[in-house]
Amino acid sequence: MVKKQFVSGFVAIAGRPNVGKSSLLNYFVGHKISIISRRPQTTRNRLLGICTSDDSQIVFVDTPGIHASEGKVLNRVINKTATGSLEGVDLILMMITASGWTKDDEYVYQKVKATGVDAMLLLNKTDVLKNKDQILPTISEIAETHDFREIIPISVKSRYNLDSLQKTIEDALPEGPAGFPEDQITDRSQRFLAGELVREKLFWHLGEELPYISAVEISRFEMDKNDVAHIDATIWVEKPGQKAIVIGKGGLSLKNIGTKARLEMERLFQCRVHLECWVKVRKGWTNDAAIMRSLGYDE
Ligand SMILES: Nc1nc2c(ncn2[C@@H]2O[C@H](COP(=O)(O)OP(=O)(O)OP(=O)(O)O)[C@@H](O)[C@H]2O)c(=O)[nH]1
Ligand SMILES: [Mg+2]
Repeated sequence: MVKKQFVSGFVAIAGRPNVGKSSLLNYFVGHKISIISRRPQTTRNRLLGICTSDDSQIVFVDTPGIHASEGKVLNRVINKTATGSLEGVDLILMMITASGWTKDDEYVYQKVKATGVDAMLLLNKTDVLKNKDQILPTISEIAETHDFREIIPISVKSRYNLDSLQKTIEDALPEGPAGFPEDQITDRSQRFLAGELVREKLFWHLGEELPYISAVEISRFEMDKNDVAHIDATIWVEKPGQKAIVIGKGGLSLKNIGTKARLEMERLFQCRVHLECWVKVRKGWTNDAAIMRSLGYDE
């Protein structure tokens, strides 16, 4: 068999919230550029993760989880970002969990199908499946009524089937040169990634509601002559009571968030970081399109 030339293309990862889309992108890129949490609706923006090897350049497009309930302006903007990111890519990886197809997955599928782009289905989190014998019947059932190029069980956590997934993706991509320099891993600035890392720590440290009604703005990102990054982050919340929770007793909660975010920034940016975090109140920002635009959510 003649070996294929170098292949390249855009591969969007789509699915309902919390199925593991960002985890898969980070695995392929080899760095945590897209934030992760155990709660749904963590990713809010489209983000590219670029994976370059000797044979290929795969540009993964991470998208926010697609969901049926639109409610607030923020939800509508996020859904629009997600479905808009599927247009014009070379391949869509639709992700569900291996426990089976749900009504919410069907909703995503209709959006995927509407793009007309070739799609593969990934059944993630096989590691938590109690009965592994269930996988094959699940695959056949889905295949009967849905049109996927391939259906592949994977586990990002236990790295199951990920090498062969990369090869399967490469087989589906067109021949063509790399569009990005081989050392570039994302289209997002360090300023954006810094804000996201602070937002991730809000998810890890705070109760049910708060991460969803907060936004993070990086008001300063400067490198000094000793290669130390000076970063100021403002955490926006909707009410004074929420501000008190983010700050915590004696400032402990905010201190924890800041320390954890700083350590991850130092790892990702490969330099020392001096991070200052503030909390400010901006009433009703999740329902105000103008404020959201100013915080970087495009409609
Ligand atoms: N057990 C298990 N957990 C996983 C696996 N992949 C991801 N997770 C976990 O699932 C949760 C959600 O992962 P994310 O990568 O943030 O999911 P997402 O689809 O990007 O979520 P949204 O951005 O909210 O749409 C996190 O707690 C991950 O650690 C897996 O293969 N097995
Ligand atoms: Mg995500």
